[in-house]
Amino acid sequence: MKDILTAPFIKEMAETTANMYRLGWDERNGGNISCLLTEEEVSPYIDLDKVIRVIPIGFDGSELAGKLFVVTGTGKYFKNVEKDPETNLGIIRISSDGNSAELLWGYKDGGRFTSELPAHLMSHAARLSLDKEHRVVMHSHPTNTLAMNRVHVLEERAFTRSLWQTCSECIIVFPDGVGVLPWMVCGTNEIGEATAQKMLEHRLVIWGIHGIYGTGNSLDEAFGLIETVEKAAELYMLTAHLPVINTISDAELKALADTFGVAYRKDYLDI
Ligand code: 2HA
Ligand code: ZN
Repeated sequence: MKDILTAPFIKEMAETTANMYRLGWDERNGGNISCLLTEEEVSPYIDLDKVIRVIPIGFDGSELAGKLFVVTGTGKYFKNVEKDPETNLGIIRISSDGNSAELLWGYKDGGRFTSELPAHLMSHAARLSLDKEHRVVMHSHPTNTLAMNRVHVLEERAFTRSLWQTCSECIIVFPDGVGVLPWMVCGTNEIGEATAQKMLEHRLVIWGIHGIYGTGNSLDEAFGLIETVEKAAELYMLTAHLPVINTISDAELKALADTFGVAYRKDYLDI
């Protein structure tokens, strides 16, 4: 077996969590990431027949039975993943009945997967139903996005428009807009179901006054989506108290989307 600490998927999880920590998005144990892995990717590093522990997941995950994920641990700090991946991450396989997670590697101190596993797994199922290449669900608490949650109406069309208007990149990067959930209790199956419902229309979902979820075919893609929203939210917050003299009009947003050939939410523009 090869040393799993040299596996590209572990190294990339460590790099990504370190980046997110240093950006100030993931204080203490804030944030969590799950990434779908293939047997071909994982089998050079671990014995897929050796289950360390079986951990109930508390909801029906049968849509994802047999699938492998690397998932950040509950209570663990993004700050610490790089120096000790085996304690802060785990590789799990959803059991054939969909009721539990088989731990194949990690959570070395007896830990378990993030408390937000319902939102992660339900979101994976939703995105996979639309895109076979989907792999990543990423949750974070980016500062400016959360600041904007305090002063902007929590409604997805209005919120998306405010982001799109801050800079040209936005409608090109997230033409599907951001879904927005009201404040809800986190860590529950209910917020997981509500998130997955939004994921059928958006790759980004804001949890009101809590944080954001981004998804994608790679860690880079999910990270890049959140990073672009956070940049736009920073621009919004830098100018929210000032008279706004210039904006990108709806006709200009349409011209951008048409030029770059992105399928944007037409109902989010007044055209
Ligand atoms: O894991 O971010 O939403 C800590 C959180 C919970
Ligand atoms: Zn959170």
